[in-house]
Amino acid sequence: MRLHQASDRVVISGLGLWTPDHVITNEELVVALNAYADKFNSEHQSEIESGLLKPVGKSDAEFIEKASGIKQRHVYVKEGICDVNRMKPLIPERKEDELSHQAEIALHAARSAMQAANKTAQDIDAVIVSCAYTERAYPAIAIEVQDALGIDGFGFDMLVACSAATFALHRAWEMVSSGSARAVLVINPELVSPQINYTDRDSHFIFGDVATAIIVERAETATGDQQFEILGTQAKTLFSNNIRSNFGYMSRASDTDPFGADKLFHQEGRSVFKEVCPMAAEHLSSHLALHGKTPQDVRRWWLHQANINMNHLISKKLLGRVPEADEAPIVLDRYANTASAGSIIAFNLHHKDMQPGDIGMLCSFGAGYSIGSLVLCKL
Ligand code: CO8
Repeated sequence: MRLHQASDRVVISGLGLWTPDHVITNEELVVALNAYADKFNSEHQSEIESGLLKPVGKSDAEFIEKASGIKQRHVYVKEGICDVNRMKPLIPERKEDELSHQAEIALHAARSAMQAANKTAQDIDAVIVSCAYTERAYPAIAIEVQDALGIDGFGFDMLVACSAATFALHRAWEMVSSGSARAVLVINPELVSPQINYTDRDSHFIFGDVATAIIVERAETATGDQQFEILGTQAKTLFSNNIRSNFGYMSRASDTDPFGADKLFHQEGRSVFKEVCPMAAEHLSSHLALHGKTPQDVRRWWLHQANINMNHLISKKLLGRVPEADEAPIVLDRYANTASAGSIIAFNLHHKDMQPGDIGMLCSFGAGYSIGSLVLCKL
């Protein structure tokens, strides 16, 4: 147990990214879903004709790219996803004394963030694993990661769907500011492919797997090559059923299928689009105003990566124009929506050219609804 110094200046001093080796293109997903639809619809022809069952709708690669901007996604395990007799990844269960899948991908990202920030386990007091799903309730994935890295301190898991990363950075900033930790390791191991309904054309293309990590510490101790001061963070939530996953332990007591369609990710995508875009634009401009800044003062927008048309609409509301690729980099063409990690991937891949004094805005929005943002200044 230690007493740490409170700090007025808190920085992001290292970023880590782990990208799975396996890629699935839109075309591959569409071929699989359409073959599944033919099979299902012919096997259930009479139930479909009598109205007892709905036919499985077919997908279209052109629609996917135009509606979302997504061209492909990386996945932790590809086997099984495009198998018409399975339509979900095949990931063997690990024994209790083995490293869990999610801790493994978290560690890849964590180690690269620690290296970028020049930090060892001895420099870090807290680990936050924050993402859309954790693979078990307890012990926390964060404590497993903490143990694997040899960090003497504390760890906990947080779930805030797409805003998990920005909300965790908010917590890390508070912890370092108050002196309850010298440095915090925030990790977003987004292992979402097991929760995707690959038989549903509305959502089968949306997500990919990835892991990101960030070191947050006092400016006085930071030695990383690339440092960004956190000028402020803001969070907002507003209840909505439009993005939902009912997966959870209550299925056992309600005698419902724990893996039924409503237990997987599902959404009213059009409503989300219409409701979240104005909220996000308003949130971002209000946050900047708190720091005496306008959208024109922002050198780079690391926006949430759910849909390219959403990002264009939000940017147009803020800037009055579609931003240059360099101003608001897009990574979802390659990664798809990676839940909370999307804006962190954009940050990771597009920050080294920024000049001292440049302002960057990191932002997420999604299920909850939830919106999180950080105003950052390159040191
Ligand atoms: N192929 C062909 N046609 C299709 C397909 C497809 N794959 N999908 C839908 N269609 C059809 C629809 O059925 C519809 O047909 P009809 O008019 O006959 O009903 C037509 O195309 C138009 O459909 P939409 O109106 O739904 O199309 P949109 O232009 O709205 O595009 C999108 C759909 C891409 C989903 C879009 O609405 C969108 O991106 N919205 C924003 C959603 C969003 O950002 N959600 C955030 C979710 S992420 C989050 O919060 C984190 C959750 C945790 C993550 C964990 C994951 C496992």
